[in-house]
Amino acid sequence: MKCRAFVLLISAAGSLSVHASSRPRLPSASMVPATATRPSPVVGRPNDPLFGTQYYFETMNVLEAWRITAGSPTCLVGVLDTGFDLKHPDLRGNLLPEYQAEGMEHPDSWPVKHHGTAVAGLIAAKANNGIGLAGLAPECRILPAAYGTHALFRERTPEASRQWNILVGQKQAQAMRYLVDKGCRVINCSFTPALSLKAGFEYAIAHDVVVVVASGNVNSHRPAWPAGVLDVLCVGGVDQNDQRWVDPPKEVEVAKGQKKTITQGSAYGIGLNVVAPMRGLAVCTPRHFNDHLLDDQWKEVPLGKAMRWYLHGEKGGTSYATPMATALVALIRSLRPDLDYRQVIKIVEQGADDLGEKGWDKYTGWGRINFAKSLKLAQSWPKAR
Ligand SMILES: [Ca+2]
Ligand SMILES: [Ca+2]
Repeated sequence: MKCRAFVLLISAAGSLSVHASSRPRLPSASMVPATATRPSPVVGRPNDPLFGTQYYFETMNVLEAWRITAGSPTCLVGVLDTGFDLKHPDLRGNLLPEYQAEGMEHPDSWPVKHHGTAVAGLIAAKANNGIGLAGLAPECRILPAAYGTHALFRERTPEASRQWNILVGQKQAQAMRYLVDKGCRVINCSFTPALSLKAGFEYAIAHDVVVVVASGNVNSHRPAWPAGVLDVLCVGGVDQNDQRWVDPPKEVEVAKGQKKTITQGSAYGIGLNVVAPMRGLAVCTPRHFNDHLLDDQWKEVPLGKAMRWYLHGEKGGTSYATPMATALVALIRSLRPDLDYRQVIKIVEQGADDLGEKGWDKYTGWGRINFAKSLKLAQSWPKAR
């Protein structure tokens, strides 16, 4: 079950052969020059050509929030994902060198490089630079950690899936320790975690890091572990109208030669903290993979060749709701580095716009996140003792 959820969230890896490179040397967080929190680089509407598709800026009141802060380069955001395109033009300057998990495959292929690039772009694509998208925390920096893929993932037998789950969780835990040790203040996990990642989560939380996890795409009445078990920020997905995302049932291949009718939707229930938009998004993508993607789910952005670094699709998932909350956490931590992780999570929850039944409810948690409301709360929040 866990495995199937994971497959759905990150999609299937292609044919892979390249092995992990050694870890690059990175500047430590203490080497990043300390600067004051930066207000928005934008006066009025950002000039990024895809900004017109970014409806969620208005939904979540982001431009108003940016009058307070658009983030700080000293607030490092860890993104733990399959892989990243480090050359993406809209991430240039905001994406630090990549950590690659040893013993895993890091091929230059889709979807391994797509998923992390899309997530990173939603958080910190450069704003008002005249290209592509505006990220939600554009003055923050991302430290990307790629866990890659492995032959076990492609085998798709029950035993291989079991082994893959253990392996990838261990690799993710190592990567998470790396992100924590480098000074990340928030870590984005847009995947369904394996139990073997437990040590990584505990390490991050013990070091006062806000860990943001996806509720999962399996429409179940229980969000993905460790929501409700460990002290993480669990994020579900809503559509453009603030309705919980749920698709009509469809038949999919869940294992080699094995099909099943499933319903995809934002997982809900005890442990769900908040929700964020995840439908109808334009996202950053590795340019040279676009040719393989032009199907019924993803369309090339109709803005000419210069826009081939982006895709726009109705389909999304809680993978894309999660980085929205991560970006909000990054802004709060940029503004108030003195607050601890529990206070930051509380500010995200209390600033959310309540949806559905009054107060916390199982489908939308404390509601859909609201950047301006949370940042205003953060401005006056009492200091941590
Ligand atoms: Ca941009
Ligand atoms: Ca509610």
